[in-house]
Amino acid sequence: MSEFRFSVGPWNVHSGADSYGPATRAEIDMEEKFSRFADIGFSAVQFHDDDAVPDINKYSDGEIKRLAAARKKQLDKYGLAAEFVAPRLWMDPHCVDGGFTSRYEEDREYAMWRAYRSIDIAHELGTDLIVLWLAREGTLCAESKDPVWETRMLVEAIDKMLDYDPNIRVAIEPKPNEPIDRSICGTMGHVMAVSAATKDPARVGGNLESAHATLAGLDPACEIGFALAMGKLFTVHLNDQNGIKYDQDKSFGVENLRAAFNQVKVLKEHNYGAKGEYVGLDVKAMRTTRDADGYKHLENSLNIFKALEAKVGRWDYGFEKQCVEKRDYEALEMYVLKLLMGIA
Ligand code: XLS
Ligand code: MG
Repeated sequence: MSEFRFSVGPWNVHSGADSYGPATRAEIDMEEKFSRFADIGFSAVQFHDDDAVPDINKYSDGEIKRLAAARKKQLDKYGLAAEFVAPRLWMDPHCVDGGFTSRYEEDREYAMWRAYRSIDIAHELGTDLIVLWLAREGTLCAESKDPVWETRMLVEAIDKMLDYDPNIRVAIEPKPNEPIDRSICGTMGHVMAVSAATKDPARVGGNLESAHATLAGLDPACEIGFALAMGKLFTVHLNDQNGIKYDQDKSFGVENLRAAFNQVKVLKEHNYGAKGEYVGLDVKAMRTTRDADGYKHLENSLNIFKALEAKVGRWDYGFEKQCVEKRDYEALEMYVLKLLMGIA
């Protein structure tokens, strides 16, 4: 039995289409996903604003609230909570050159409209958490935006969100690249600095995604620890990544088992979840996966997490202390590997 509660987003169950080929699986209805998420053992669902209210541009602010309230009723049927709402600022034509940091004022205003609607939707879904994955906040052409100006525009946008609602919290999800070439907020360090620059730093924290840390050449457990040390790890997106290339959103632990172990260890040792935080997944099935197996990557990720949680529970702190006193890290490392190989 896990000490943690888990969340997942509907985009984690997808048709398999990628930039190089069409769908390989049928689309699945949102309510069917909710039903399967509950069956698998998730407690909450993550949303983009237009997951909760599809075709969001078509509606007035009042209609958006009513449609979000209907989505909440759907969640309630399956005993699921909403973890967060994230404005999807990377698909609409207004966001072609970024949202908060677009050089065009009407695009920045559109991005703020989506951010405010995400807050309205969060209210209706019963969550106070907004996630900002800053997909296109950066440059494709380095000289197209001044990095000082961009960074200040990001802080200004978050301040406007904090003013719009005195109760919401904002979790920035850092990523160093893709789809953008030069991101303005690529690591948890950047997130903490942006948080400190806002008008209410206690309400601005981070969402650490394992694969994004790897893409930045950093260790996910260290990025998690950095945010925990600041008291600002509002959520996580656990998954895995095979080296520095395109974002793979692989099942948790399947590529880097020891790195996954250390993510679970730092979360467990620092009572992550005690303030209601969820362990969020952000994983995608392989394009080769058949329809019948379309949820296996979620089940695998949860099972790997729980197996590693049990290994953390067996950690021999006395042996660790001995190794540290003797500075025998070779012995400590061998112990870790034996534990993970099941021969300790
Ligand atoms: C993409 C991001 C995305 C966010 C949610 O790389 O991880 O999935 O987490 O918008
Ligand atoms: Mg993510």
